[in-house]
Amino acid sequence: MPYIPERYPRYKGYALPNFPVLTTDLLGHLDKIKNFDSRPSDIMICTYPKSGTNWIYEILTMVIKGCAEYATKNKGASMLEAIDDFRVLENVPENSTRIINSHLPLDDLPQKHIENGYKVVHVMRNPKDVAVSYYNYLASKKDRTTMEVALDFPISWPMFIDHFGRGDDQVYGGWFNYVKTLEKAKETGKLSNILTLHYEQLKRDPMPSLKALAEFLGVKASDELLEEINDKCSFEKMSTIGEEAKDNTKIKMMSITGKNFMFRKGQIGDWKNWFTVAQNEAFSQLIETHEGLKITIHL
Ligand code: PPS
Repeated sequence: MPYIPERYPRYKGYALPNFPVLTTDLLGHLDKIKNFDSRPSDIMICTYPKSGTNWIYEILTMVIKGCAEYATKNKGASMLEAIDDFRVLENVPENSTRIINSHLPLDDLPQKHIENGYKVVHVMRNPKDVAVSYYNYLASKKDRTTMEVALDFPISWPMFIDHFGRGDDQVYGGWFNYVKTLEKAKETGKLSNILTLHYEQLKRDPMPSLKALAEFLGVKASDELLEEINDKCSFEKMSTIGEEAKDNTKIKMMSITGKNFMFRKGQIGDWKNWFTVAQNEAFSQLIETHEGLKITIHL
């Protein structure tokens, strides 16, 4: 049985969500992304899916604005592979910071941004929790109300985790490959202006990560402001912000339970409720085989 249904576009061995712009003009759109006219002030969030993108997007927006107010748009509005018309980004005045984001692998991201050393913020999360989050996202359609989703298909957990570990035929490609490529690009200097934050550190002890972020962005932010941002971006508050943010896309993502379906549990270690002993052993071994590449995984 094929793992990912045929309706999902495929590119260089990996699958992609069926965003309309990708199903109608896959190669054209990917080409536009690679040749995107980045600006020195652009900040690009690069994450493997389910690593905390929505969270860091909200935090980053607040740090840049210098106030703890929710973004008026969902991160999807500046997600390169999802937006059909780049004029929404091109029309942003030159003196405003654009926060763009993508789950695409490094080679398929805007090359000008990378080559010119513009800022990149990467969030990394324990791949076991990423896998659980990803699986639940794919399987959670029943809980959704108004929004048509670009990624959902039935799959069993054993089948999902087997493919996730091997990294073959994945939506956006495999986790190990994604992270290894970024790490290597950091080592070789190809990615010269990147801050890697860890989901687990941000959750357990947020202030050092928030301070590092403000410093990386070159923004003066008081401890008081960062504490306020941290509070506004807590999982509990962010999962119910649709109304407060007055953003249609955020409201549309509210599920029948009244929570935004992008926000499930927001915990460290939920993998323990999903992995069998054998699955955990096999996955831990996989992580060890990649140790040489200095991937820091916070368990
Ligand atoms: S996506 O669709 O790939 O962009 O998803 P992404 O935002 O990267 O990751 C979704 C997971 O991040 C959790 N999340 C948070 N955790 C802690 N605090 C905050 N504020 C927060 N916001 C989102 C979200 O719940 C998903 O993880 P799981 O484990 O499924 O709950």
